[in-house]
Amino acid sequence: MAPNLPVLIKGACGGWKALQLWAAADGSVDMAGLAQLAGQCEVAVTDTARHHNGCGHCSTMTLKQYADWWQQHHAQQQPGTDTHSQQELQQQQQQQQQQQQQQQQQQQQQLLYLKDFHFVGNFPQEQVYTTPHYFTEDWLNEFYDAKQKQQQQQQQQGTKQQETHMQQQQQECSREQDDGSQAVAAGGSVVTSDYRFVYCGPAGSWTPVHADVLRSYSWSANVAGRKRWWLLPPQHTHLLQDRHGQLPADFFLINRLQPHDDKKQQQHTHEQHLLEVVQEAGDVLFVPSGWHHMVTNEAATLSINHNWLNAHNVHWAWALLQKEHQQATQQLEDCR
Ligand SMILES: O=C(O)CCC(=O)C(=O)O
Repeated sequence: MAPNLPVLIKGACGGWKALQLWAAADGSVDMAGLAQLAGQCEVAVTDTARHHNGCGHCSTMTLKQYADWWQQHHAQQQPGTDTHSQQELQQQQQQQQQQQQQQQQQQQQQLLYLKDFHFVGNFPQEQVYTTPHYFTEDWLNEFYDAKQKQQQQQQQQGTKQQETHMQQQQQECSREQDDGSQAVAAGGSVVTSDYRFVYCGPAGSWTPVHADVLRSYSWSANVAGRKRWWLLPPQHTHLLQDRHGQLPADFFLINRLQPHDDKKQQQHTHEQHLLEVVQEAGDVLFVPSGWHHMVTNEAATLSINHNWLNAHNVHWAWALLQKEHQQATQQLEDCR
C-alpha cells in the first residue's frame, strides 16, 4: 500500500461463488443469475451513450428491468447468438404493440451502465466473494458495518419495546381484537452507505475521469468481461486541469479537440504519463489514492469493487476534507 502504485493481480477471484452465479460457461456475464437473486432491488443506471460533460443521464429501475434491457440490448447487438433464439425473438416482437417497439428502439440506443449497486448491503448473508486479503484492513467499511450493527440493535430494542407495549395493550383489549393488527414490522432499512459495489455494463459503456471518493483506495475485480483502464499518477493531475481547475471527462478529449504539432508542448501533456491496464475476467486491480482514472468496458463486464481507507492513505482523505472545508468556508464568506 505504502508506495501508492497500481497493481494488477491476475486470477485473484478463484473460488468465488460470484463466478458460478454471475459468469456463464463461455465467460460472458450471466445477468439472469444476478436478476434471479436481486431482481427486486432498485439500482441506479447511467446512460453512457449520452454523456453531458461526463455525466450521462442517471435513472433508477429495478434490477429485473435492467436485466430485461440487457437481454434486448445484446439480442440486438448479436442476433441469433443470444439465449433467445431468433424465432422466439421474432415471435416476441410480433406480439408487441407498435408503440412498445418504438420505445424499445429508443432504449436500445442507450448504453446503460449499472453502477454502485450495494450488493453486500442488500444481501449481507450471501457471501458471493471474499475481499482479497491484501485489502482487508478497511476502516471505511468497518465504520459503516459498526454503524449498521448499532442501528439494528436500536431497531431491535425499539421492536422489543413496541412488542412489550403491544402485549400490554393486548392484555387490556377485548378478545375479539383482530390478530392481524398485532403484527410488528421487523423490516430493516437497506444499507446504502457502505462502499462495496457491483458494477455491470455492456461493451462500450465507460466511466469518466475521476479520483475516488474521499481519495480512498479502490480494488476492482472482474467476475466476467474485460476492462481497459487509464490511470494518471497524482503528481501529474495539474496537467489535466483547465485554468479554472476543472478536469475533463475524457483523458483523450483535450488533445483530440486541440491537436497541436508543437512537440515540446506535447511532451508536457498528461497523456505521456498515463498508465494503461487491461483487466481480464478474474483479475483484481488495486487503484491507489489520488490517481485519476477512466475506465471502458471492452466487453460486457460485471465487476465488484470496494473503496477503503486505512493507516496508509487516511491522510489523503483528511487533506481533501480540509481543502473542501476551506473552499466551502470561502464560498459562504459573502453570506456572513
Ligand atoms: O469499473 C468502472 O467503470 C469504474 C470503477 C472505478 O472507477 C473504481 O473502481 O474506482
